[in-house]
This record gives sequence, structure tokens and C-alpha cells, in this order.
Amino acid sequence: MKINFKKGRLNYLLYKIIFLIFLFVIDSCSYSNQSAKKNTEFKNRPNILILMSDNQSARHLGCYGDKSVKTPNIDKLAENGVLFNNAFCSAPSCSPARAAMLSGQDIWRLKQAANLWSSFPKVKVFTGLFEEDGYKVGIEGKGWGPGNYKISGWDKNPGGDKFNSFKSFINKSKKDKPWLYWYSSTEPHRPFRKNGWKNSKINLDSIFVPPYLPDNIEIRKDIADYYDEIQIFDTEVGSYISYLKEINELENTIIIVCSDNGWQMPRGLANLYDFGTKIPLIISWPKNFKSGRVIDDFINLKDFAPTFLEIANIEIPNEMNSNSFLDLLVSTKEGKISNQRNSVIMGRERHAFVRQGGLGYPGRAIRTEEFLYIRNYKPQRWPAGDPPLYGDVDSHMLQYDAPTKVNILKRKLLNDSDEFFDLAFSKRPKEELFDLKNDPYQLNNLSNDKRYLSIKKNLSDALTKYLKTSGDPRENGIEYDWDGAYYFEENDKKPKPSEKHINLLNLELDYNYLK
Ligand SMILES: [Ca+2]
Repeated sequence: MKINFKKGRLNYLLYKIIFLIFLFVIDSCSYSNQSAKKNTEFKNRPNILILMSDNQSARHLGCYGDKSVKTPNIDKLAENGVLFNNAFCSAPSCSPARAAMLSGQDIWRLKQAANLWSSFPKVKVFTGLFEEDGYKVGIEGKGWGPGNYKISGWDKNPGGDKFNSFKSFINKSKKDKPWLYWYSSTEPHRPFRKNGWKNSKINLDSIFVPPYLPDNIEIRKDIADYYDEIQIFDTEVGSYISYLKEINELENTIIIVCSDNGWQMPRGLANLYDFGTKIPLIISWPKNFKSGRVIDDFINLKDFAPTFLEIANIEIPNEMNSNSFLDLLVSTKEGKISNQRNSVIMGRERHAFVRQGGLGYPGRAIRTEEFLYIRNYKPQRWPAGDPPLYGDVDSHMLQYDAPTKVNILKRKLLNDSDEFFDLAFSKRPKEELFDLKNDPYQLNNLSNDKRYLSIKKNLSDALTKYLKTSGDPRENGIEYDWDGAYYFEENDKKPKPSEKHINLLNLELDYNYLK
């Protein structure tokens, strides 16, 4: 009996192995068929044109439902393309967000490049791989930055060779060679065009003021000036598309419109809340991507790298810990398509040099459809920078006009306590949890609410597990000194607020964060 049983078990195992091999073969067949199909589909490798705004939150475009900002060119592109409802940057700060996009990796794997005004280690970037594979690659504007790439061994911006205009790039490209061009707009980065809203006739009454900001005329004007800059970006997008038509390259070019991170307002840029991390994303290539779709799957900016590489049929390096979403682009479905893309994980280290000794404000977050969970590693520090400048918010150390920030700081001078001040500048607990169905603007932290304990635990466990497996030093007991990493903008270390702000807010003439 014993032997028979063993024999039976051996046979069973053998059958199981054969069956698994069979499944594997079937699976690889379907995979290679898929690849073969894709190769045929994109036989002529497309051009790729990335049009990126700087510091723009997700919903501030006509095609995302904003009624106050007029963006006809981008709206038209959305009609001829795919609009993503849940696209997030990997980090709410210029240099790290752009580093994640280029490298296809989480910021905590990129050493100094997790910080703003940093250097950029010599990791593989998709633009470099495109260049090696026969693409002509160019950037206009910021590319990767701000920071110092030369010090870490790059002879040019990790994004690629720099051009003054799209036209000069095209003139230097060969007719039969595909290209990739990344335009980084300076819009709607602060400072805003003064009274831009007046010139653009933006209706102040129609503006939506998110509930974490006081609703008054000064703040409405500030938001309207920001909208004016988005409208300039929209005009720029229009001019690039017109030029593509002129040179007869529109049909074979994938156009991407997105931002690098959220708006420059309290709880926006440099925060792990949605207004800092959620970005607009529209991708258009009507020839191969079914137009007019809205997709709810979660996209992380770092996923651009493997997606573009797959489109161009270039091998994706193992170290890119991100996932191509080409499957969503070539799908004909809309809404939630994949059963995988249910969340994003993001992080922040040091944004500007705004705390004594150059300390950052490290945090990690997981965002699902229903919840946002944030882990603040150093809750004893000031989240928006040391008082009284709170330099991570709005404008660089109050050197140029910052109406919203000043409005909130003035409220605090008049009152002992102010809820808007607390939301923007006060210290935060170690954990934050927001129930997005009931609290879409993330005002009410539920991390100590007993009813949410199991939800919090699940999110916290999922976050820790991901951070551990993706090699985050903060969760693996490894020392990495992001606070000590060099910051390549000396002026910020000894800030001098403008005279106007010194008078308005009773500030000192200068500050020294190096002490
Ligand atoms: Ca930015």
C-alpha cells in the first residue's frame, strides 16, 4: 500500500509537472504571439513627443472638468486620445519626479536623486536607451532638474541633448529616423504673470477653491493667475501639434501631455496629498490607441520608461522596477481595465533647503481608489519648512509674490489659531489616513479612529512590504543620509525674503539654515 501510494503520488507529481510545462508552453506561445502582434502593429517605430507642464495639479484642465480654465488644444488632444484619471508622480518635487520618470525606478533607489537640487547617479534612463537604439533624442527646457548632473559623471542632461526649439531639433533630425522629444514648459511654475487673470479674462466667481484654502478674493486671484499660465501651456501644446502637422509627422507621433507634480500651493507641491501628487495625463496616437477613452487604472510617472521602451521594442532593463501600461493604451476598453493597477506608492525626501541644517521631511504613501495612507518618518520636523518662512510652500523663501501663502500667514498673525494655517504649515502626526469617498480633499486624518484600524493596518502592511522588496533604505534598516546630500542652490541656504514680505510678516532681513 505504502509503495503504491508513493507510486501514485509520483505519477500524480509527474502529471502535474507535465501539465505545468504544458501551461507554460501555452502561456509563452500566447506571450510570443502577443509580442509578434505588437511588433507588426508598431512596425514603423513612432516618434514620441512629451509636452510636460511644471507644477500643475490633475484636474486643472477643461477635459478634466474644470470650467474656469480654457484649454481647447489639450481638450482636443484628449478627444483624440486617452485620458487617465488616476495618474500620480513618484514624488511631489521636480528633480525626483523627473528622475523616477527617466529611470523607471522609485526615488528611494536613486540615492541623492530622491532630493530636489540634487545630483543624478549614472543609472539607465529610457532616453539614453532610445538614443542607443537609433532614435534621435532631444529636450527643451528643464529636462531632468533642477540639479547638477555633471558632478555625477553625465556629460549632458540625463534627459538628452538640449535644443532651443522643436523646429531646430527637427531640422537636425534625419528623415528616416524616429525621434523622441521632451518639452518641459516653465508654466504654470511660480512666479505667475502678474494680473494674468485680467488679461485672460478669467472669471473669478467661477473658480473652485479647494476647502483647505480660505475662500477670498486674494486667493481667487492667485488661482486665476495660475490658470492663466495653464492657458499659456495650452497654447504651447497647440503650437507643437500645428508644427507636427506642418512637417507631416502627426500620424506617426505619440503625443503625451502631463505635468511633473502638483500645483505650488499649500498641501500641493512637496506634499503627499493628491494636490501634490496627482497629475494630468493624456496620451494620443489615434492610429493605434482607441480615442476618446477615460481610464481609471492607477499610473505612476515611473511607468513611462517601460511603456515607451515597449512601444519602441527596446529591452526593458531589470533594474527598472516599474510596469509598462501599453496594455491599457492598446486596449479598446475604458474605466478600470486591469485588475493589477489598484494603487500607487509614492515618496518624498528633501524638497527645498528649508530646515535648519538642511533636514528633509521624509514620507511614503500608498494611494488606492478609496484611501490615502501616509507615513511621516520625522513628525518632529516642520512639514512645510521651519517657521517663519515655511519655504517648501508656494514661493522660494518669500522672495517673490506668494499671495495665498501670505494670506494664510497673515491670518495667523491676527489670530492665535487658524485651521488653514494648521493644514498648511503645522506639524503632522507619524501616520495620516484619509477616507477619500467622504473626504476627497484630505482634511480629516483618521489614523487614530478605531473604526479604521484594520484598514490602516492593511494599507500600512502593503506599503511596508512594497518598500522592503523595492529596497527602500528607510524600511530595510540601511543608513542613507538624504539630509546630508549636497544641495546645489546656495542662495536657498541663506534666504533673504523680499522687503515687501519682511514688512508684511515681521520677518528678519535674512536667515541661515546652514547652522
Ligand atoms: Ca515641478
